[in-house]
Amino acid sequence: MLAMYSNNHNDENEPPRQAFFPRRYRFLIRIIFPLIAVYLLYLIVYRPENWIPNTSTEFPSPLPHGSDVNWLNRQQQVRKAFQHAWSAYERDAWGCDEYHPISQRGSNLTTQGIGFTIVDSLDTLFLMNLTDEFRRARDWVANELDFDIDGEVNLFETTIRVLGGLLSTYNLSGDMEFLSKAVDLADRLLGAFLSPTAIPYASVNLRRKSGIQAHFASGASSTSEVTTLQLEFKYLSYLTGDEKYWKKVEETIFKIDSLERVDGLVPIYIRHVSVSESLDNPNDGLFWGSRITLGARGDSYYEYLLKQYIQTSRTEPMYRRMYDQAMQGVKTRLVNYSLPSKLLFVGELLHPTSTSIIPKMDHLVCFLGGSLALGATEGRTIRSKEDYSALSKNSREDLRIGTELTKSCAQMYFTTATGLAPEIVYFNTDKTSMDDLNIKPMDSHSLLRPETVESLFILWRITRNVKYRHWGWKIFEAFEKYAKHEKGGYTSLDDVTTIPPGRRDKMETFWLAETLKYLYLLFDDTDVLPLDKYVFNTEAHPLPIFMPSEEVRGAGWSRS
Ligand code: DMJ
Repeated sequence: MLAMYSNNHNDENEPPRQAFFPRRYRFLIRIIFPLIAVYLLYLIVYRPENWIPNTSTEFPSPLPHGSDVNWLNRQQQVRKAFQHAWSAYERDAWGCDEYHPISQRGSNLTTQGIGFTIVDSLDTLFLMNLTDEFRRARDWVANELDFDIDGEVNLFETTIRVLGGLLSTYNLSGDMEFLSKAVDLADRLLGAFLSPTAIPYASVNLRRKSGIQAHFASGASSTSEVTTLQLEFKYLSYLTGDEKYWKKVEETIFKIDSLERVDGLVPIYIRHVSVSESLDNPNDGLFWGSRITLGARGDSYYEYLLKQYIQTSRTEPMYRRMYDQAMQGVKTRLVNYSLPSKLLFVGELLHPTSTSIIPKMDHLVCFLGGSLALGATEGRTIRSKEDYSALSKNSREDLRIGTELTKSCAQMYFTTATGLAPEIVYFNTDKTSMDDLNIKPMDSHSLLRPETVESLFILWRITRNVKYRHWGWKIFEAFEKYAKHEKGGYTSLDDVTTIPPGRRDKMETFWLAETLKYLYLLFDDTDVLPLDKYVFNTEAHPLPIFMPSEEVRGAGWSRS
């Protein structure tokens, strides 16, 4: 009877089966196993190895140990790549704004060159210690560069590339030539601010100092463009003691702050007049359209909120609050994970109140990984578990999302035939599909953009995780293999999903100003331009962090 109750499947004659765990070990099941499970969950959710220094994960493949690699040698190879690009430009297109490596010629954005390539490259030349090349470029600025042109230039592009390049090179070299050219340019660019609202026009005529509305989008200005001028103009006020530059760009932020936003997120256009009504309509200066994206026309609005806070030594906390609110909006409204690999991406909304995310991500969004990490530590390196533990919960969350997003951006490179990322990807959220990333034919080109290597550089500086250097090297090798032109220069590519990828006859100026600079800094062992002393403008021009004086600080406003 006893045997029947205790072992009801056994033959009566068989001895009772031993329990799998003798009674004295059952505490293992009750206590130790749950503890192990909780620990494993902790590892999966928090993954501290992602940012504790000197560790690496096995993505995308086992990595060689960091110390076996000669990073100085790799840095020198980036320098050689820069020389390959620069010498072709000098040979074929000297003084022109843009370079076309296949036809070996230059072109200008207006009637004559205003330094888009030369000025955008100055601080990279300086950092790479290319002294002869730097001297020739400096002489061109001193003797040839003339902003008195009856022609129209884009306010944002001219500010981030030319004004930003002049200011950072002045800071690095101390050469007054760059500062006086910066003042002349900024005085002309201020003409774009003569609009009925605090929102500048998209373009400006440099000689007439008059603003010109965009020739598309009913003349509306791009949100990212009008909010990505502030670092440059404020630094100029700091240098000259003249507050007029500061005040103008600050007014634009006041205006944006007064507009209705949903969770800190902003539509990508701002109109100058009500589309159907006259110029003096009081409603002008409102957001126009409804699309929300951290890609084209939205991106650097968020970047400059954080960087304005950092630039003035954290003396203007309202920028930090605007940034934190926006990042909260990004985290709750735009972040999602792909299937089957659960890659984090930042999608788009058709309308601020939409609940469904469009799983589209521009390569431009890849700046955000580094930006979130920069915001989490405000430029400080995490050197120990204690440093990491000292971060707020929100900062740790930002760091996690920043690292995961950068991993997804790296995957945008590592999953294509060429090892290069396309302009736009769609992340898969369909359970039946096996590919995390989908690339549409019209989005498969590459302009050799900087955002992913920018984030790798920032994450390397902040976490010291060598995997970021390895990923950067892998990306650099793919640039070398497919974008390098045998006649000189590097070209944009038609389709990164096929081999050969096909070439486009253009070398973007940000290849020299940003992509190669960030790769060079990623492999740098001296930590030049520390992130707690410099803030990089959106075109990778390093500007010093400073303490604003009362005179140049404008209103020193606080948010309503
Ligand atoms: C650059 O001009 C800047 O980085 C800008 O913020 C975005 N577009 C390009 C690079 O992709």
